This record gives sequence, C-alpha cells and structure tokens, in this order.
Amino acid sequence: MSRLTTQAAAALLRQQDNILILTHRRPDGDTIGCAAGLCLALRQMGKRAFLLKNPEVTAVNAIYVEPLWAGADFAPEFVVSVDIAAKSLFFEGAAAYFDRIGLAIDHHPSFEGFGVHQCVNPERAACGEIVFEICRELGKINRETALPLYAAVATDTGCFVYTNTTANTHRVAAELMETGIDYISVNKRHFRTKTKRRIALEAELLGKAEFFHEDRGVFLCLPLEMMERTGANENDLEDIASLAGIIEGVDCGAVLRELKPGEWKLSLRTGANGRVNATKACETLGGGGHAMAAGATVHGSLEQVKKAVLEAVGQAAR
Ligand SMILES: [Mn+2]
Repeated sequence: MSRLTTQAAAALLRQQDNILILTHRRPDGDTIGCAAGLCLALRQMGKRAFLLKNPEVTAVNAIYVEPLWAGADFAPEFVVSVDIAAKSLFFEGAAAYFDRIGLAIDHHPSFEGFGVHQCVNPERAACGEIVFEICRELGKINRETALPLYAAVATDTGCFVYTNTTANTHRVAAELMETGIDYISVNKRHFRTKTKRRIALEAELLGKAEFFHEDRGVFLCLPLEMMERTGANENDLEDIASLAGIIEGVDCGAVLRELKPGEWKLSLRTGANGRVNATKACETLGGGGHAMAAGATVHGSLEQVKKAVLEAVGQAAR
C-alpha cells in the first residue's frame, strides 16, 4: 500500500493497459465525471480503458458514461476506483474487484485505505480536481476529457457554492472551461433544470420539515410511500441532500431517505460554523464522509432512526 502524488499516479497509469475504472454506488456527478474523464484521457494515450457498468447511474449523468461501459469480453489488467471511500460503496457487480484495486483515487477524509496504491487528497472539494491533475500529467486535456471533469467539479460543489469550494476548484474549472467545452449546457442541465416530480417532491419535503436544536437543525424525511405517491424515481433525487441547507438559520440538515422498508439513508449537511461535525455524527452511526457532508445507513422505524440521528448529532455538536 503506498500513497502517491498525482504525478506518481500518472506515472503508474502510464505503465498500465487494459484498465477498468470503478464508480461508487448511487453514483453522483463526481464519480461519473472522474471515471469518464480518466477513461478518455487514457484512450487518448492509446490505451484500452473502460468503465464497469454501474446499473444505478441516473439519466442526467448517463450521457457521460454510456459509450464507455466495458463489454462482457473485456479482461482488465489494472483496476482503478474513483471517488469511492469505502468497501460498502462498491455496487454489487463491482464488489468482485475490491481486492484487485491497483489505484484508488479519492478525496474523502473517511477513505478506508484499500488498493495497492492510493492517490488521496481530502483537501480537494471534488475528486474531479485530483483526476484533473492526473489527466494533465498524462497529456494535454482536450475538450472531450474536459467536459466530464468539469461536470465532476461543478456537481460536487453545487456549482461552486458549497463550503468545500476553494480557489483550486475555480482554477481547475477555469482550465477546463478554456478547452472550449459547453459548460453553459452542463450547468443548465445539472443546476437550473428540475422535473415536475422533483418540484412536487421538494414542496412536500419542505412542507413537512421537522426542526430541532432551536430551528438550527432540520429533518427532511423521504419515506418509500412519498416516493410512490409523487411518482419520483432516482433521477429526481440528484443532490436532494443539499435541500435542507437553503433554509435560513439551518446549520445541520438531515435528509432521511428510505431505501427499502426499515432501511434509511442519512445524508447530513452541516454549516461552515463548525457547530456540528457531520463525519463525527455519521461515524457514530457506522458511516462517514466530510466534516460538512457525510452519510450513514440507519435501520429501524422512522421514529427510531430520527432518535438515533438526534443522539449522534448531539454528540458531534459543540
Ligand atoms: Mn466526490
């Protein structure tokens, strides 16, 4: 196991061929954009590279990766994971590759430390910033490679407004924009377009918001029944966790989504004031993430789950 700089990671990739790239469970724009960008950069060098088909990819992200899925006949010699922090985030078809990861690229402080080599920098807002550096080492980044990398960086920062955004994020975005990509369409698609179902869902979630910690904390709860009633699907839920953060005065937003009966996914978003450490709260519940954005899976009835989350959040608050 060795920790690599982005230069060393690029040097390692240069020695490889027949490369398979893995994305995480319930893939977001960052993992998808990183995988697509890296795959295209490797192909530009004449290598064979593919992505392992992630069955959970949403429509808004599928356009970046659909032409890059590996066929059944592809025999990978080197496996790379992007934006995957933990073994539990490998989707079913990817789990078989867990012990074969040659290079793990990630930016989560909770990264579990798998893979022969690792290129991890928790100071980066998006894994896309790290992959950008690696791709730049591999050669000139063209428009094709730049587009998914821009989507990665933009989506993981909520279009450069989340508290994780840094000057480096903007520098990376600027360099990617200078390749001539249509970033206007990317931003319109990811940040200024909502389905009618999504609007209905947000209205209901916000209408039923439950506050705690003297209105500084809020629960937004999404039981399966609400999904069914509004007709919402995975495509309508992109970045739903950030919704709580738009309420004035809230510095601890807990979105609870029922994945299957009695199994809830907690997405915790906390404020820059540091009152609540999201990672600490989620680690108590068996999850992990960043200081201001973390998650965990919690089991029980909604009432039991809210109680457990309140306790964990209380312990992680100052
Ligand atoms: Mn990420």
